[in-house]
Amino acid sequence: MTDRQFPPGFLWGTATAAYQIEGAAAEDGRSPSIWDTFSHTPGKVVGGDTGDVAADHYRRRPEDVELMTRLGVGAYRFSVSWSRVQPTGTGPANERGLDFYRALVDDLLSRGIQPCLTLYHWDLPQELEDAGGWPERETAYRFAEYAELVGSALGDRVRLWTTLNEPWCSAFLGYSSGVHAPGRTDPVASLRAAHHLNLGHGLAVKALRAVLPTEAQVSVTLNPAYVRPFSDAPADVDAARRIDALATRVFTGPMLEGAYPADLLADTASLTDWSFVRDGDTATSNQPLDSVGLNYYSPTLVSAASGDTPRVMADGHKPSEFSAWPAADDVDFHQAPGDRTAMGWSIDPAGMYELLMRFSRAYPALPLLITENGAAYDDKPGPDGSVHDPERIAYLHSHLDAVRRAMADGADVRGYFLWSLLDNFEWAYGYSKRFGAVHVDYATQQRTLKSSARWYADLVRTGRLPQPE
Ligand code: PNW
Repeated sequence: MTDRQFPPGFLWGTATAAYQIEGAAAEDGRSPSIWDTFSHTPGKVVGGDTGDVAADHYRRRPEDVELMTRLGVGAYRFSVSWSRVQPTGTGPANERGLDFYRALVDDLLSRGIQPCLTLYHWDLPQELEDAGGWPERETAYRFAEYAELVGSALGDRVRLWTTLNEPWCSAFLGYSSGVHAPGRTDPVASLRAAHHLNLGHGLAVKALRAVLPTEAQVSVTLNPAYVRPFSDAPADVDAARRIDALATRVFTGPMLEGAYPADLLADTASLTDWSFVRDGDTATSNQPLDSVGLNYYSPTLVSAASGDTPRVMADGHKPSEFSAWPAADDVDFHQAPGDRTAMGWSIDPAGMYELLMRFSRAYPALPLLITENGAAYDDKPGPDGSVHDPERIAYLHSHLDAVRRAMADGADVRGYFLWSLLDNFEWAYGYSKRFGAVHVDYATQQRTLKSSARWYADLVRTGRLPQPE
């Protein structure tokens, strides 16, 4: 590999998620998910925004696939809305919901774009939440049934399958800090949720393997934190260890190593004895995978609480009395100095390099995919209608340079997916944050390629990172 050249066969893609782009919330038999309920609850999402219409992708699917052909990407990562294909979370398939994904996959394949399907990007059918949601064991079994249903329907034409997207967000933003759906604020429930996500992942991998052809690949996408201690004082280093356990090892332990880390169990012993973990569960979670997907945006900087620093939520949300970090109230989160994106997230490409090297060293046989990386900026069309976003280009450039360096140092990275194809519903931030390579004018649903989209198209075409501008 020459200096800025990526290897032939490297998978270049873009990514989205169902609730963030589809809209058509009540179309063709779809039932509400926890994100419909949450976004329709006053005060939960900036501006009272909901995914009712979003980027109207459910109706504009052909136009959006056309955009991908303009980018020239070889792969597209999307998620299936569980409540579209199994409206109450159990029972037979809703064929009209499945038809949408059949049509999408056919469109992609006819353009030579590899479909990469994620089963769960946070939108649990509301009925399953009403029955207790992820803190309850039953939800893991429902998820495996849903995986089998989608696997049977699309297994003949989808090659790359991902069980969960970022289970950390589902468990800890959903059930502990409550800034994501379903908005519960119960730290013990969030640890139970993490376990049942781990279990559901393992059961789903088994269910998929049973119905998919042997050449299908099965993966999971994590958002491991790149945690840095504020200083090398032992208390700060220990704070970083604890946050790393709660952010990353709570999932990599069961899924990739077959056991929960002992330090995590000890750190959270004041809250729970983890008796919801049954014999054999972590062995079930630990299914062989064909790759692991990593999402990386920004580092996490922590110290032992000093009592006088203003508390900042690591997730970038407004400070809240509820933490996303069970039994870690004595850890402070800091903003690193330097540039930030419109999310307020500090820009640190070294974190990308370090994460890739960490996974590469810990799991040398496991190929890696960057399933998300990107940045929000305050993009506005200029007088001529064009959208110029040099900051996003600089962000992507520096992070791809870090990917390339990790590959040169031995990391087995197979592909990169830019988050996101389109501006979309940015969860608790609604439409106020724009991550797209393509600008969406929500009043007209008009799509405009930003300059970053043209930059990315050049990169995809040449496989070569240009000189920084
Ligand atoms: C990821 N945090 O979300 C998701 O996978 C995407 O759906 C999302 O649009 C993208 O990153 C940008 O935010 C995250 O608060 C949301 O730590 C919040 C956090 C992390 C990831």
